[in-house]
Amino acid sequence: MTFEQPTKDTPVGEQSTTVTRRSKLLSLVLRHSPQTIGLELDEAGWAHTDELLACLARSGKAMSPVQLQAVVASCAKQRFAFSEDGKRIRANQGHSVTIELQLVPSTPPDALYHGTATRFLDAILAQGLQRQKRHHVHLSASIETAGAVGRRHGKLALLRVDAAGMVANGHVFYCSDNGVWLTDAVPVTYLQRLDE
Ligand code: HQG
Repeated sequence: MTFEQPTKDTPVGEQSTTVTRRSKLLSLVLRHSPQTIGLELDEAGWAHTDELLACLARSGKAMSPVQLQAVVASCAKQRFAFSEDGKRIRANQGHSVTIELQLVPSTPPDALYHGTATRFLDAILAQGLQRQKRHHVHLSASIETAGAVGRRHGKLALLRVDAAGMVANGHVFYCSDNGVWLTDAVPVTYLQRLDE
């Protein structure tokens, strides 16, 4: 689809809370619950952009093409991406619905980091990191990012992941389009607590 150019009525300068609300709505329908608005994702998680806008409108959550484009462009974490022709849109990662993101295995930095809450530590240090409701365990190349991810859950606990050791033992890693490192699970032996 062709997007309009921003005009004085577009989201430029719009309340960031409005953009955040729209971003959360997109996360809901593109990652977790497309059926909420009667949307269908293909096997790689793509929705037709026109169909997404139509489903949103039918569900009383109308968004204009320009507003949608603004949400995608303004997201520092690049949660969403348009296909090159703009006709399709998907979430880059973080899904709970079953889709195949067609991620290509790649070699991570030797160390990766995971931020979590202290209340999860006993379970993590017994079972390793598990993907929970997501498709993969999410890891960061930077301690700062891991810290921000962990603080979402409560009192921060930081873990270092021996990614080089995992690769040497045949574990596969993927990097999402927005730079999040993904793997199926991290056994305890590759984990080291950083913030004690
Ligand atoms: C914990 C955000 C008990 C795990 C972020 C985490 C990220 C265990 C929680 C992305 C466990 C799952 C993902 C075990 C792991 N026992 N707890 N064995 N193994 N956990 O939200 O990594 O804003 O599903 O430590 O930026 O926090 O969505 O995963 O605390 O990239 O774009 O179970 O979500 O991105 O929580 O965050 P989550 P996460 P978005």
